[in-house]
Amino acid sequence: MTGDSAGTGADGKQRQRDRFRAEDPATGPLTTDQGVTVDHTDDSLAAGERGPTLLEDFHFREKITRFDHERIPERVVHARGAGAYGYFEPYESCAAFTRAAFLQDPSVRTPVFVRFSTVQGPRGSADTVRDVRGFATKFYTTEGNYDLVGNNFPVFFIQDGIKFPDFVHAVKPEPHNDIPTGASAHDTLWDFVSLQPETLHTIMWLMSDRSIPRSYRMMQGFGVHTFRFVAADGRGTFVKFHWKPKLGVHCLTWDEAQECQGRDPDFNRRDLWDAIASGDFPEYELGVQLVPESDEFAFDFDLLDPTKIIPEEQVPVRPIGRMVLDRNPENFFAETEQVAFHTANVVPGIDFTNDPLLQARNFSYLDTQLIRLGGPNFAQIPVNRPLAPVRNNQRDGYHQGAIHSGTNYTPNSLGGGCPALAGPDELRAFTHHTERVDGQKIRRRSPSFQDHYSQAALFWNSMADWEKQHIVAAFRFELGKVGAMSVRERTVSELNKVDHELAVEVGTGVGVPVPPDSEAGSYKLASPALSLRGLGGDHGIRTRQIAVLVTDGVDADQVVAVRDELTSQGAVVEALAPMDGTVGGADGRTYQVDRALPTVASVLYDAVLLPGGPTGTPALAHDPDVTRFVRDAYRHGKPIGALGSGVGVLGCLRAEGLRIASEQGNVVSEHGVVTDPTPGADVTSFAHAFVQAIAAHRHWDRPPLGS
Ligand code: HDE
Repeated sequence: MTGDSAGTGADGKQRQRDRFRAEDPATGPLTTDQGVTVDHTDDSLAAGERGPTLLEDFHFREKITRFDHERIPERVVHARGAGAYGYFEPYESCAAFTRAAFLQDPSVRTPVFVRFSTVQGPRGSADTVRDVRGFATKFYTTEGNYDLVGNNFPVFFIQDGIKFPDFVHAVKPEPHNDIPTGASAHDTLWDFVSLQPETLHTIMWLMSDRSIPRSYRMMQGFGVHTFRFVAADGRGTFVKFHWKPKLGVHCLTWDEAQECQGRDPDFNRRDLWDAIASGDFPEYELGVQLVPESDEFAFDFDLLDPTKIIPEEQVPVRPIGRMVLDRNPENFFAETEQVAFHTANVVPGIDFTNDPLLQARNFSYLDTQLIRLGGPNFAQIPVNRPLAPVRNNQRDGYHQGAIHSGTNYTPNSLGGGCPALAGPDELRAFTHHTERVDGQKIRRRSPSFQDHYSQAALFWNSMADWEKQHIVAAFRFELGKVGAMSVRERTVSELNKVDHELAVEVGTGVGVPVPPDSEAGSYKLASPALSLRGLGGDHGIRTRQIAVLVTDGVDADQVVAVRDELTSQGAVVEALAPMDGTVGGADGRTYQVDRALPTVASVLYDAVLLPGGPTGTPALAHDPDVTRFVRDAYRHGKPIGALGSGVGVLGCLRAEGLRIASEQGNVVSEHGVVTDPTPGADVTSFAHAFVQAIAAHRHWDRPPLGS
């Protein structure tokens, strides 16, 4: 490939992309792929108006052939994804740990492309499934591409990559009937899990709310493996990578996630796209946990074991930079589908460790991309193209897009010895970290990889009560879908080795005996940093989606006042009414409706507001769409605000046990239900309380309906 550096800086990638843009269709008439102008594309060339199509119709043949070949194989895992461009900038120089050029200068922005994904489901599956999420970042650095191919969990299901095909076969749809799509609740996964205790720690994450993110913008990312930073003097430091979303970590409830799959299967993809399109650029902080090489054996687990975290209380996460995603791709196929990440795409200053999962990945990604992207030249595809110049003797193959000249071997004299090799003092050259390795050639897991229960218990012990309840409910759902009782039983007996209470809760739910407490694990340690309790971000309401349910007769001044307060703090407010178009306010004016209620559902919003009105809004209480909207918002722990006669609309839930404590003239905020029934009341203190309730995201302490 010829070097095509478009310069550096945050817009370097954009300038490079501009050079590969297809011909602007506005510049002239339709042509064939050969550039021949076409004046008719609706009828094929035939022998007579009612006669057979002629083979010589090259335009017809080309058009159909191109269509026939539009699809490429989807990724064997992580098939469904959504991507975005942006930039990364370090907060300060990291020269003390790494010589990676993009981590040296806070004034230098490095372009990035990020792809978020689910793992199990095919390309067309729903977004809000219970699954791990991929979080893969390509940094187009001045020293070549660096890919941080992470997930939203800090651990993985297996310790050695040789088990990856087994694990993926087990979690994927079952081979005889291709069921289930985008789900892990089936016999083969749990059979594997129950026989492979190293999965348990990651299974705890999978059963927690972390596996159903509210948004890709509200999700952490982790490099999972221990990597190595290498400083200019050759000194190595172990490093774990963390992405922390500025908006905090927020999740869906399982019930909500399931309804989203029908209401909007593209929920997470759309959310990312809409936020970027409207200028609410997602932002993540990159943090590192650093461990000096001298401390390699200072932990009670092996740093090379990808089923273990380093608790943040033990080694704090040090923020080193931030990433902003500020541009949507222009073409899903060209960019999001064709992007190729690879753990072995590293730059000087970042190196591997002997983590056997990482070593396997370093083989797998290039291997799978050779077939998925049809040959070895996929680094020439615009989204994959480095900004750093490329000069080498790699040649030919399918889809070679560059015209090379000169010699194609090293050493040569006929080509002037070009390209020359970097000299020993060339700082830009990648040199593998020197590490002493010796041992028996052996196929055996290290004894330091044998503990599979203590960190599963660490996770469980760290959860808030409501998080534990969600985990138990998830296990009951998943195992409850497993037909083989022997698999349920074996899984519960494994859970008992993590925690007896967990095993009892799950076992009784799925109807299998629980082994005695005497056989249970007794791990006491907790890591508060693992609970969602402390991960709320900046506790603001930026980009939260608020539904305001309106109808004719609404107190529009009140709505406008609350809306202005919410939007001034960055929330997105939509007016929903039984019918599209406009509603007439109590003041006699008309107001625009954003969406008709039958086209939406509360699962698509973060909070709901029921404004009052002297004549109108009580009518909403008899609208089944409204009742359902409010009930679901309540059940899913979402903030609900009601003003004036809007409080009466909440009465639709009174029969189900909702108690509204609000008294005339008072703003009452209880479990995220904020009410003020005073007609025409000043909304300032109401808006303040409502904002606080929204900032808390969900209210798990709420009494359930029907109680
Ligand atoms: Fe992957 N993984 N993986 N994986 N992975 C792929 O590469 C693989 C693992 C991750 O948006 C594949 O180009 C093996 C851990 C992400 O394009 C494939 C093992 C983590 C993506 C592959 C793992 C990941 C992939 C499929 C065990 C988190 C999507 C298509 C040794 C740290 C990247 C492709 C994108 C994709 C192999 C385990 C993350 C088959 C063999 C651990 C985010 O090569």
